Amino acid sequence: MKTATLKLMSLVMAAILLASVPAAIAQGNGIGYQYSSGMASLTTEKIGVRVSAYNQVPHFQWWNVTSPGNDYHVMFLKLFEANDTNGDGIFDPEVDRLVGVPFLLPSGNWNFSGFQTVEEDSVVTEVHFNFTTTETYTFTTPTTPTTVPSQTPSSFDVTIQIRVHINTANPEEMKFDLILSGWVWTYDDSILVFQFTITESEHGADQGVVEPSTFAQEGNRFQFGEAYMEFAQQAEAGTTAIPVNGTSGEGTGDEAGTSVYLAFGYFGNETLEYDPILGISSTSDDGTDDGSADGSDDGSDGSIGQILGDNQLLLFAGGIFVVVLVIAVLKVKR
Ligand SMILES: [Ca+2]
Repeated sequence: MKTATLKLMSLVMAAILLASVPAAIAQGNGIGYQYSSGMASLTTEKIGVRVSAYNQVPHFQWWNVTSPGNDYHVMFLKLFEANDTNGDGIFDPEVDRLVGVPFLLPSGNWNFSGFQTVEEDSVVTEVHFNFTTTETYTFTTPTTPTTVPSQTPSSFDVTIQIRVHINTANPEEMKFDLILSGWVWTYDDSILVFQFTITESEHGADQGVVEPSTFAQEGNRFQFGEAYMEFAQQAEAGTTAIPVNGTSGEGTGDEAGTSVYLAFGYFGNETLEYDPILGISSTSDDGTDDGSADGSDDGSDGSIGQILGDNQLLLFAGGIFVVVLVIAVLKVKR
């Protein structure tokens, strides 16, 4: 082979290597996000999420970005103490009894704060923010028990913070931490129950209106349509791990949708920290676990726009340009 040809080939190889570097560093697309008062929307390459507390209780709405079907809605409505009458650590709406009226989560007074993003190579890879409220819970007993221990205060302030996290490392899901402080227990053998509702709507509707078309609990995961809500089986309260049990059923009131109940064991006057996950299930047909249909493990569907993302496509085009330039220069020299 002529020296000029070898030189040309090595230069071309170097240019190709150079061009492929950016694609290897930046994996997948970043997070798109928008924030206005009381509402944030976030999009990864797999999930779209809208988080709001404007004129409604904490409300998470999410959908499959790659092929939007229905939207799924989780609302955090109430929390209440209950006598675990059958002692299984689970809230059974038909057997266990509420202690006092439920604490209704406020529809106003949520304060959004701490909006943070993490970037890698100009791509947003993480978004975090909080919303917080403090409300006074007034203890009333329309239901059993009719006698309440005398040391139970008639009212107390409850603070709830919800910390939202979305990360391109897990583009199919959104994590949120629930931080609760100020709860005053009536009995130390009760459970504290968080009630959520799960509904479905057409894509883009503001509210979920109907029960999910399918609903099943598998271990610590509620699966509905192509979405899921996963709950950890432990929460933190100070240095103690508290058992968490989930179940689902009818609402305690006339709430729409399917109710999910997460029951926490007694944690005294500690601050409770808990982190459920909402997500879109992989609908992979090719045996890989990335949810893509092309058999590769890059999470893409095999089209060049999906593999590279917009920024990387530009860089890749730049790489091709370099190669063409090198060939042109060598041709002139010969
Ligand atoms: Ca029970």
